[in-house]
Amino acid sequence: MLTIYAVPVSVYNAKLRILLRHKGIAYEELPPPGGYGSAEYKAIVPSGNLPAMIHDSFMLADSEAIAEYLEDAFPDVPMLPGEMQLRAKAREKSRLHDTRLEPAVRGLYPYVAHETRDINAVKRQGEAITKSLDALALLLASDPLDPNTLWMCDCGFAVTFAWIKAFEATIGLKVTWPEAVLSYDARLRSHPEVAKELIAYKPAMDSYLEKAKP
Ligand SMILES: N[C@@H](CCC(=O)N[C@@H](CS)C(=O)NCC(=O)O)C(=O)O
Repeated sequence: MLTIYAVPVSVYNAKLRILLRHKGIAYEELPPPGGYGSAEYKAIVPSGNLPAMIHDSFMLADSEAIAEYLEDAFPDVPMLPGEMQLRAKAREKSRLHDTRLEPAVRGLYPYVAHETRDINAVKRQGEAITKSLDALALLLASDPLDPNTLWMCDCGFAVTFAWIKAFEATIGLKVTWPEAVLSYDARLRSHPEVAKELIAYKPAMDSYLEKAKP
C-alpha cells in the first residue's frame, strides 16, 4: 500500500504525481493528518515536509528522495537512464530545478496577494528566474538524455513552467524565455501524463491565484 501525504496546490506534490502517473503506480493521496505543520503530522513525518510517502509502513519525505525510491521499487517504467554517467546528468538536471529555478519562483509567493504586491520585488524575482532559465538553456544545449523519454528530472520543470506562465498572466511577472526552454516546455507537455496532471492541477492553481485579484 502506497500513501502520499500532500496538499493539492504544492509544486512538489504535482511533480511527484507526474512520476506516479507515468509509472502507473497505484496510490492514495491524503492530506497531512492534523493539518500542515501540526504535531500530529510531525509525529509521522518529523521534518513536517510535504510530500511524504508511506510504503508498507516505510516513511520517506522529500519529493526527489521519494522519486528515487519509487524508481528502485517500481522499475518497470524507468525514469532514470541505465548508464551511470547519464543517471548522474539526470540528477544534475533535477538539482537545477529543485535548488535554483523553483526557489526563484517561490520567492514570488509573498507578493502574489494583491494587498502585499511589491512590483520591485516581482521584478527582482523575474530577473532571478530568467537567470535560472538561461542556466537551463545552457544545460539543454548539451543534454545527453533521450528527448523522447520522460525522465524523473523533467517532472518538476513541467510544473514550475506552468507556475511561471501563471504569474506572468496574473501578477505582472516579466521573464525572458530562451527558445531552447520554450521547446523543452512544449516537449514536456506533449507527454500524456504531464498533460493530464497539468489539467488536473489547474483548479488548485486557479484557487491559489484568487488572492492575486484586486
Ligand atoms: N525539496 C522539498 C520541498 C518541498 C516543500 O517545499 N514542501 C513544502 C510544502 S509545499 C513544505 O513542506 N514546507 C514546510 C517544511 O519543509 O517544513 C521536496 O522536494 O519535497
